[in-house]
Amino acid sequence: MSRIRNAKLRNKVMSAEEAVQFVHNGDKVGMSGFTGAAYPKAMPTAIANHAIDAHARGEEYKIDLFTGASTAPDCDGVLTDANAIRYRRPYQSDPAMRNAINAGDMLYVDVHLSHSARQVADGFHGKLDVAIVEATAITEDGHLIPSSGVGNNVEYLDLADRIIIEVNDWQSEDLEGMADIYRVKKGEPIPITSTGQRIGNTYIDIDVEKVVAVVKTDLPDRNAPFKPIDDVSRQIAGHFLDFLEGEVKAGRLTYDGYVMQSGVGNVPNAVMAGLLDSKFTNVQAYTEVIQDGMVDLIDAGKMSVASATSFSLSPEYAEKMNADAKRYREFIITRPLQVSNHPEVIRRVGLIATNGLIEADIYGNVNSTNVSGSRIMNGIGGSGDFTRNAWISSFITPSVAKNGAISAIVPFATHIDHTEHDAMVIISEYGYADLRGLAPRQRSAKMIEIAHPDYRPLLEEYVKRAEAPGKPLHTPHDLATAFSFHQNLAETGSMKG
Ligand code: 0RQ
Repeated sequence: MSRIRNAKLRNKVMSAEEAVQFVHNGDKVGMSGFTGAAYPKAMPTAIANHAIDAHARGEEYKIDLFTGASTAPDCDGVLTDANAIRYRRPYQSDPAMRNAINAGDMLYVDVHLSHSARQVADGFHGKLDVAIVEATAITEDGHLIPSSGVGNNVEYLDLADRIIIEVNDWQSEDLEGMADIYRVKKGEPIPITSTGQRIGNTYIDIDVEKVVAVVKTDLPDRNAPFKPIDDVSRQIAGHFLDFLEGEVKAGRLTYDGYVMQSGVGNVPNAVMAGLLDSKFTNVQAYTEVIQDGMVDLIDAGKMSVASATSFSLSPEYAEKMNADAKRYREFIITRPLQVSNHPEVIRRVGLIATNGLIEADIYGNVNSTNVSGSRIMNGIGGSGDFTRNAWISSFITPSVAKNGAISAIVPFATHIDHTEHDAMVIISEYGYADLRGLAPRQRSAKMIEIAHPDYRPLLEEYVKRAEAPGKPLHTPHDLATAFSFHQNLAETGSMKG
């Protein structure tokens, strides 16, 4: 059966090259896409080619691009290469785009993902011109069945003047039934009291009259595969499990009571592999993205439910999901980003948040976004939504980056995304620093214990300077040398100097 079951919308089928006529210079475009999943596969290239042609004729052609989160090289990458974007939000992780932002060629607004659709709806940016959204099918009634993610699709489809739908044959039709679509309303509680609860519809109802084009595609989601788990990741995963076991011993957690939020990356993947062999069962996820490790936990009977806004699966696992979506949809729920990342629900389900970091300082302030305070890496993503509102927040990081030239533990973080009030437990391959209940001067000792041995003497010297007689001793700092690690890095290529 055709995936475009609505007769009116079947009449709107055209190529991406034809549909690009509806995307004008200066338009604000809301696209689907969350990590390398569920982003439109054909329109970004068509828009990029349109921009290249316009620029060759000496004409202006750039769009403002709003998404769920990062996308993939055939979306953010091609649009950046064509110099087709003026302004981007709320998150990216594309190398070309990162360079363009840091070179000042593109404006970027890095926001908490739970805020992103709300702020567009509140009109901070003016009106949204076009929504370009991937679906796995269109029903008889003209409703969209989300593909491998929901993100901000509901809000963008509601707000945009014009809608372009991409129906992707590569996505499994058995994804129908996985999504739980609910519109968050100001002043009304979100009625989720448990991770697996469904509160909405399996489809997105749209105003069919706004649809100007339907584009058929047959192209895969594109996430980079994970690197093989190395020793450092394995050690971090081991310390994370020790921390969980400590919570069980303290009577705060039970072996069947762990609700997980997990950032993406190689270390979180190693943590999930560690859970496979642990005593934890009935693990539940109330998180942002479904990762390979969660699929393994489901297959092993260790994970009972995973709620997220999108997949973020390696190519191998995306194929596995497609082949067996009917079974996985018994365990997985995809929700609008405003629901998956909502502070209210995060606090209610009592999850343990676990995310990566760029650097943390000796008092527990965490920088997730700006290298040396000014060079954007990716963005805050959902890490702030989860860290601030978790029952326990944790961060996992190797103690050094760039072959030891950079310490992840520094005297003073050069940019702070998560303050000392939010970050509770920080874990490296040297152990975990449990900062809960500790005063700043007690925290610095714990943080130095998890720093790389090469950097511990430098951090201890800093503490000595910061606590010199006559200085305030609540959060001691020596402002003249607070950024000496970063200055060393800029001048010599190593934080050691
Ligand atoms: O770059 O591979 O080129 O060497 O950053 O670092 O150690 O592989 O760790 O993949 O977890 O990423 C903060 C970027 C960490 C990520 C960050 C370099 C390092 C390497 C990656 P190379 P690792 P991760 C929301 C989850 C914010 C958003 C978020 C992130 C690369 O976790 O974007 O949490 N977080 N989303 O070399 C210079 C430093 C560095 C550094 C690392 N101090 N200086 N480069 N790197 N530290 C919630 C969800 O549920 C999804």
